[in-house]
Amino acid sequence: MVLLQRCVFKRVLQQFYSGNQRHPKSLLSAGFTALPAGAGAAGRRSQATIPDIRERTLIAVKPDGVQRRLVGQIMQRFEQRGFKLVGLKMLQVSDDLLAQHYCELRTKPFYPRLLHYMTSGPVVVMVWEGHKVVQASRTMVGHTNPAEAQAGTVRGDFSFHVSRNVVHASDSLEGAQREIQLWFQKKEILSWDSCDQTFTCEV
Ligand code: DAT
Ligand code: MG
Repeated sequence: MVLLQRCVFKRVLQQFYSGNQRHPKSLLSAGFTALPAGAGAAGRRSQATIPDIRERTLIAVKPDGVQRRLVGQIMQRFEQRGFKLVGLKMLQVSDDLLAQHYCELRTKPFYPRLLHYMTSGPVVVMVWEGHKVVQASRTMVGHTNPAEAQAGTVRGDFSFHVSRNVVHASDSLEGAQREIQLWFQKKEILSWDSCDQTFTCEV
């Protein structure tokens, strides 16, 4: 009987720490969890002291960025920073998806042109994971209007007009959660342990 209980407990733990699709929804949603990547770490530190390394954000290279062959350079910046890629795909966006994505802007005068531009060609959309990745990504991407974006940011380095600003980045934790669920199915996001984790943050 004790052996059976142990087996059941072990199975529950395995499911808890394995693939995304097996996680309870609360542990999945946009990854706002403080879980360590490996089960072993759980015994070493209390959850309260573990940094929030599983925060996630949505980054998209817009049609102008894809057309101008900037995908690789943009991805490199996030890899170089130490963030972890957990979702990636290229797609021709539908009007319906874009309308949901930009629902807060639908009353803006530039909205029809924004939809036309965003559906003019493929986009590459990604989910990046890491400590404070939402805030850090916004800084890396730069001001919405490239004319005001700092050099060194993606928009500051690769664009000059607000109507063609190359890249999208979620602007808040709630926004990231909403956008990730909008653009990706759960099975398209992979939780994986990066071998350099102990060198990029203390867990
Ligand atoms: P961000 O993309 O920095 O989050 P946002 O959410 O305010 O900025 O706007 C979404 C996109 O809409 C933005 O990346 C480019 C476009 N946009 C914003 N303001 C615009 C304007 N005044 N004219 C044309 N396009 C604009
Ligand atoms: Mg925005």
